[in-house]
Amino acid sequence: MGIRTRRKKLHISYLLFNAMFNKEVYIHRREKLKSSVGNGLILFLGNEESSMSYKDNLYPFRQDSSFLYYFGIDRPGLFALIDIDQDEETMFGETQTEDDIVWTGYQESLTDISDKIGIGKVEGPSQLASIIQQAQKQARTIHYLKPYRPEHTLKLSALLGTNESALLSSVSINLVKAIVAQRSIKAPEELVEIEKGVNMTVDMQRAAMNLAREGMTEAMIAGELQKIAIANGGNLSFPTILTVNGEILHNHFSTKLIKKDNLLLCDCGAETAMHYAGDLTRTFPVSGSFSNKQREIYQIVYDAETAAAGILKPGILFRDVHLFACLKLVEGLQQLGLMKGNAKEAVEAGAHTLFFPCGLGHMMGLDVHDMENLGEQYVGYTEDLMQSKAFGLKSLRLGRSLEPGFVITVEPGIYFNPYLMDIWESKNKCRDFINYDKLKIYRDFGGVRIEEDFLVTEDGHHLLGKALAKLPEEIEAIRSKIE
Ligand SMILES: [Mn+2]
Repeated sequence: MGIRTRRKKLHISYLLFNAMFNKEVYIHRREKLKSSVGNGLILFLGNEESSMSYKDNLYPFRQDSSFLYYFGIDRPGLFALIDIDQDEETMFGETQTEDDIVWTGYQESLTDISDKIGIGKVEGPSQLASIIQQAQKQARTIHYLKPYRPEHTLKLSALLGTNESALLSSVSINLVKAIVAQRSIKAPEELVEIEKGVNMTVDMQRAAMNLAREGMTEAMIAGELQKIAIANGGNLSFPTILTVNGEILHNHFSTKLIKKDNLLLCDCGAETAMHYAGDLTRTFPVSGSFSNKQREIYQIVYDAETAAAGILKPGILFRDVHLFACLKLVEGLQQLGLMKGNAKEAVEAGAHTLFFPCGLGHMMGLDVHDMENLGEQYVGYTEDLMQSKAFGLKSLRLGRSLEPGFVITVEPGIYFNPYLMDIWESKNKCRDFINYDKLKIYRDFGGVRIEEDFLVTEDGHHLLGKALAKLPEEIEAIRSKIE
């Protein structure tokens, strides 16, 4: 190595590190996409920076997941265009200015980083408009996804010279289906990343179980969990749910003090540096052991979660796994005298949705609810199996038949929501199946959820991540050490 090159190398220190797979991974993914979409152009919009309270005060940047999947470049303000007919791929983005380098540090050039994903052509963003106009003149199809950020709606409208409603009605369903088919089946290199994300999440769950003490706030524990995700090079895969009010499905955390007789529900997840997610839930007593009442409800959820996970295999409808878990919850609640009548009929009538108003699980990958921006109907259902509009089932994000390579969560729960209990009772809803009088002593119980992450394999399923206490005795063994 000559002195000149050596000196040049010394001057370059990239401040921003972009974790990526090998070049071939991205080339292969795009080849597959091109062959399934068939013809035309595919336009991808990377995400933008987003301001919190003034322009330069930014939310943490999060790249769009489909952009990450096909291009892997984790920086804002990019467009990518795939011309299927001419077999040409171009990355569009700004070159760093002197000011950018002063304020945010020297960045690997877009040309160099694009080369790492097998894209040799890089242009400034202003070139894109004329290429799009040219394609439109030739009446060529331009495939794009439905925007979920307002700035993308504006950018796409301007680029395509159309208004918002015309823009949304021309979203490429062909492209959506091709991406869903590809991203649903996790490749070995993705499974390595997902397992890392789940293991980081296990560390967060263990920390919560070891840290939580009477008199602390929910926020004190939630803060420690985020620290673990960041310290491992990633971040949260969604805002932590850590609450003594587990009956509220997406209650995050507050400065409320936790009390000795509370149950603490912790639903949290980390994503890796490459943005693959983990998502786990445990519910544990603040005191050293579950009360009888708490243990009874916990055991029902434990049994439903274990039974539902046990039947995961290729070919089974996840909707049927969900309904099987619902049946197990009803059978357990009947043994406690909270429900009555024929258990199957209770599930058919939706009586269980008073306690379990949501779905059993979802796909997980680059998004914690994987690909949800592409539309739940396309991700979780098929033309023969439409998503239900009924209370409970409408929140089931995944219904379709499982395939080897799917990564999914299983997360049943029992939630005693006083608001829902009052409304249902006043309407006499499902009175044949619900014992409203007995239910009154559970008004301030809270909620229990247990969640694990699974890979669907050729002959069944595989639990992802290292071991985490789940049996009541295992949880008590940890909690009883708390002073
Ligand atoms: Mn989940």
